[in-house]
Amino acid sequence: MTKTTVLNVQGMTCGHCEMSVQEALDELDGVQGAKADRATGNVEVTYEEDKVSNDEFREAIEEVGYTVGS
Ligand code: 9UX
Repeated sequence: MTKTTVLNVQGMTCGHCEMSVQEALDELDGVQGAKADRATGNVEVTYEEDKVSNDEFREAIEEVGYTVGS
């Protein structure tokens, strides 16, 4: 089943930052789309819940240099 969640990500200060985070998430199997907003820090992720989960989102985002809040 498809789900949408919103993560709060610290450290995105420009458009390239948004793209980096979006691409890191898009690369994960099961992610259908990601939209980052540097103004709020919110990253909306649409994904297949049986394929991928929050831990992987966090890992992928931290790997490209940003911090995920709670
Ligand atoms: Mo430009 Mo966004 O260095 O970090 S990619 S501000």
